[in-house]
Amino acid sequence: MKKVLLILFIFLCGYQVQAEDGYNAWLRYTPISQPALLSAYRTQIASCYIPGHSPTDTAIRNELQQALHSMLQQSVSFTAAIQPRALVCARINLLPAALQQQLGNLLTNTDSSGYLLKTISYAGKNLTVITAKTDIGVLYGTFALLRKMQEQQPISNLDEHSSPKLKLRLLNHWDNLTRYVERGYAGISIWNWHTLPTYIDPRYTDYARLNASIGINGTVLNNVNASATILTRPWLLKVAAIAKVLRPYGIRVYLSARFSAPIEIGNLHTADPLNDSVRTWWQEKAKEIYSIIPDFGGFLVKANSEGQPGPQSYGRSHADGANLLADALAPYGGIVMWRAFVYNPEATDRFKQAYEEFTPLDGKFHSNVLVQVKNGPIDFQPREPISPLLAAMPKTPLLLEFQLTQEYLGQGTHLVYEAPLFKEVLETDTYANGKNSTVASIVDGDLNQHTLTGITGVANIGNERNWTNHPFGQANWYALGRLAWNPQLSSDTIAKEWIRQTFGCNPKVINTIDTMMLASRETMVQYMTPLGLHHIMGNGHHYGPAPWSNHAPRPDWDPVYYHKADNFGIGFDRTATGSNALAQYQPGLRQQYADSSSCDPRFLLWFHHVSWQHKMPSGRTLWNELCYQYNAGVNGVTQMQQQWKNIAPFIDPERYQQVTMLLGIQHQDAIWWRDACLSYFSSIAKLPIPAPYPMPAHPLEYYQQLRFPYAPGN
Ligand code: BDP
Repeated sequence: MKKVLLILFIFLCGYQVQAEDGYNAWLRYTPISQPALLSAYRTQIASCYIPGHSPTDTAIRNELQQALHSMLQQSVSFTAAIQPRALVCARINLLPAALQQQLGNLLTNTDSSGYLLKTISYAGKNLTVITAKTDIGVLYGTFALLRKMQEQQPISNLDEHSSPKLKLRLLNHWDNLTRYVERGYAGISIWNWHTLPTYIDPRYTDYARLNASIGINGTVLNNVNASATILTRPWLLKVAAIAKVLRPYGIRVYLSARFSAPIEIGNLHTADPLNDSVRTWWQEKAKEIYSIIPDFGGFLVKANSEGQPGPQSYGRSHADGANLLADALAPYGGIVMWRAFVYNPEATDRFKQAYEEFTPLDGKFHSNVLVQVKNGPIDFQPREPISPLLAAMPKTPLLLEFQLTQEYLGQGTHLVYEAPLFKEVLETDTYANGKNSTVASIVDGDLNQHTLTGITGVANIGNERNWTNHPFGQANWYALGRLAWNPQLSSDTIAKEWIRQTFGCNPKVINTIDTMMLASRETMVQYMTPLGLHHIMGNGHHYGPAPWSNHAPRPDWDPVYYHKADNFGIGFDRTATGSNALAQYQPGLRQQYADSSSCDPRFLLWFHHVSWQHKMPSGRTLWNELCYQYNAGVNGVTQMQQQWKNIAPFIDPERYQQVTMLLGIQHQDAIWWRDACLSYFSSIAKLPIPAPYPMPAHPLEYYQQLRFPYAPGN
């Protein structure tokens, strides 16, 4: 008996560990426990009818089989004819003629990837229909229905259309061919290059499922700091093997292309974009790629940035470089995503450089080029004003780049829900065409009438069992996909969707986690870089604080370059008396930042060098406000710890423990940030930390001598 109990115990523990290790992310499909709802779902979906036989239809069938079996706790039959109370999943032209007639016009305004979910009565049968113009649309509709069920919503009276607002909804992996992930905090790359193309890790399929479920339709497999090797034939075959797994899920593969590849793998002496041999080389390369991967998406290029090769080495422009590749890809429908993340150490203000290099090129890029712009002018800081470039290239399609991997944002250990950051950017009014020219309206093509549109996120995915290391990192991946589908969704809506699917539908759990998530980004800004401070992280690893740092190989990698603290005050003067970067914004936005007395305090030190005694809207002096903010940030983390504790009984022990421990690190780190920064700034301002705030536990020198030679992702 004892033995049986022991086995049962181990089994149960094992089951729990398996079930909640985070691998399934938001596709957990837990059994529906409410009897009324379960019975309603069982009544509504008594069988499934999927007439198609494409690989995407197979993916739909597999997903439904797994999901319905698990949620409804009974197997659902797939029938060859439409039965009463069936779930019908088919693209419109595979439906019986009468149904095509009934539903066809409802799809008129639907995009080729959009879908229709509709409850109808047909030949006396009550049916739930998922239809679309394409198989991929049906797949998206299937995931939309499953999302509703996981969220325990009624499905008996469906009438929903949805089409993606953006065409390209992408991930950028910064994965090296060695499997080391640059700025990766979730293990090594999921792409097991060494065993490809023969060994196909089942994880690739789950990656595809997770992405398709949120509408992601493309992925750049390798780091922007690219190795040319990926473009050689043996590696293209590996890429093709991944593409084959992702294809049924509507996901195309793209590659980061190294601009000097013609030299490195093509035996040419130059990579000059205007050289005929170079042009021919890229044309041949494109031909080869498409012969192996017929639906290859195109190239992402980082050129003349941080030591990467590019056209400027030959006296040519970014447009010359981008057009060279674009022309090679054009016959096959491929695109080029040319990054605007450029800066050089000679510039007086790194902020200004992308704008200066790219705006003269507006209108010079070929039609299959997008310029890929990071959300801010510097680099993925906890808070940045928008990149002024976003409003300054009306003739060029712009692809907005966000970062999911949390470089500068506490990496894989801090709970930071990034949707509020994404939304802040998307909702910023650029005044490009007068009022209401939001970043969203530029990126979605509405403002300047572009049809090639997109959003991309630097992936936070690795081979950790739960994909992102921090269980809440999954929410950022989720949010990126959902916002790229519909930039109007709110952070709150997305968070709640994610929580219901990831942690269940207990209202206390939903509300508590939602509150934690929504506050988390502001909390991080407070304990890291309040009031518009930026780039004061330690050199290289970009994890902890190092505002004193002034020895980097380039001045624009040094924190002192950005905060400019001196005994008068702090902040980077970007007004006309300083670098005048502000002039790069349209007047409507510029004037919001121009005056230090009216500038939104969240951006103050981005644009002004103000006295330590500067009066803040709160009534405090700047120095006191800084002390207040850093302490508020620490308190914010304490609060998250308490909130998480309050829902302990409702969270599975494994994820509960994991998040508890990670919040513990975050709390220590927040204190470290506060104490290191306030010690340092206090030493410069020659002002004491006022009561009632706690004194740092160590002298400034202690914080200054900390070293992190093996911090991940560096
Ligand atoms: C910076 C990262 C660096 C990347 C670079 C980029 O520190 O590792 O290579 O961005 O975006 O944030 O290219």
